[in-house]
Amino acid sequence: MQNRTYTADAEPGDTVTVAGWVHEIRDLGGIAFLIVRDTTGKIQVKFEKDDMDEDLVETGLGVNRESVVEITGDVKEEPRAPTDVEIVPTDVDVIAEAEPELPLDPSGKVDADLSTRLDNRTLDARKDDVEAVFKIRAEVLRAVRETFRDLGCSEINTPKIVATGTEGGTELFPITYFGEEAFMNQSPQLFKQLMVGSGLERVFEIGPIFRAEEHNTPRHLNEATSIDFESAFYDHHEAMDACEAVVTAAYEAVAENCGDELDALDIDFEVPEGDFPRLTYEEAIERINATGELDEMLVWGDDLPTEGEKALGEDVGTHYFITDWPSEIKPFYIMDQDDEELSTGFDMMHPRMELVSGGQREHRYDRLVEGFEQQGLDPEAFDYYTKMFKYGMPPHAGWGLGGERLIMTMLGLDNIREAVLFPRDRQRLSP
Ligand code: AMO
Repeated sequence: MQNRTYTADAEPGDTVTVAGWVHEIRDLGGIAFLIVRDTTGKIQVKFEKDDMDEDLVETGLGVNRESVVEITGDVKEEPRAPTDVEIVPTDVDVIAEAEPELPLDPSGKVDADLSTRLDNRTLDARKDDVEAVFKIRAEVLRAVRETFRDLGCSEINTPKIVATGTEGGTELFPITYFGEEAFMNQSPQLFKQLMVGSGLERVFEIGPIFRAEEHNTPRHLNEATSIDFESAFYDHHEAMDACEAVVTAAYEAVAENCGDELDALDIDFEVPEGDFPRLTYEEAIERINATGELDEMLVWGDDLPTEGEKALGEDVGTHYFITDWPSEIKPFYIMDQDDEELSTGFDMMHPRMELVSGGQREHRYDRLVEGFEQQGLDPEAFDYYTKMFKYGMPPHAGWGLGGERLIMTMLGLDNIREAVLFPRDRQRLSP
């Protein structure tokens, strides 16, 4: 739209045309205010009924809330107005009238349940706090891309329709691909590994992953955004350094560039400081056992249950890594240490939950094929992947970070669905 002025840019003395939604109409009798909202904020439009054209007043004050309007007028200083300025209109156009009954209240005065909100996300994301989450999400992705670029990575895009899964068979979504069985990809794992053996060497991808999680939980989605990193000639320690750099940069960018959004969310926001502690798996289970929070003591080889992660997170109190996991509970592509009981796999945790899994990868062909067999997978089905390990595959390491979990924990959201516009879960396939 030509000649449009954002509400935040309207200065006293200007004649402007603003465009946006009718946030509120306050009729005080002889005088009435219409509040127009756009992506930069809100502005008050003043109607002095006796001094103004009757049609103009009727159009301006007869419009339903949330209708789209275009208002032309003079901007005046007005200390009593919420933003210290107001528009005295000369022209009011109703561009798209909203129905009088709305499925939810975008002013936020009346609460709606999450399901109603998700069914009406357009209206929901007119609320300052909801809009703030998605502006912050966009800023996080921008900062993450920039940090990857500083680390010398190339951004890649890999297929989401695949012939085989990598992260456990029960979580696969099967589809039909021209009469053949195929799956929605659970992780770009194998593809990003294939690319560290190419001339690119260091890569990242931000894209969807699909997991047929059986249960609805506040921190699982059936379609999530994975932030994946992989580098040739890196070991797991270097991969952890890169992980820490990316997560810290995301927080720093939000602190620096999202002041208004953080105000709208009204949260305590702290950038994680210093190095993330690196605990071994053994230390982790000892510390969990020592909290006394679990009914049964954890023993070597157990995966960490959700309550265990929570108890440890409260104990540690910051982002941290868990390293030196037992080889037997890490996937086939993770390399063992010299002591083969121990893997190079690691997780990076927020006090509330796991954000990242990663590790150094097995790049030796024979060992890799053995790993498939041990995990009950048919190496033949993965021939497209394993055969590239016969033609010069460098040692390499990497990780995958859950994008929505990063936003959820960063902003203290109760439910992961708050961090994704149109979540996919057991009940939700549209919108
Ligand atoms: P993993 O399966 O641990 O590892 O996934 C990595 C991270 O992705 C996020 N995540 C999810 N977030 C929301 N809903 C889900 N259903 C979901 N599943 C996973 C989590 C998790 O920590 N290939 C390895 C990564 C690697 O080694 O590079 C992998 O996929 O935050």
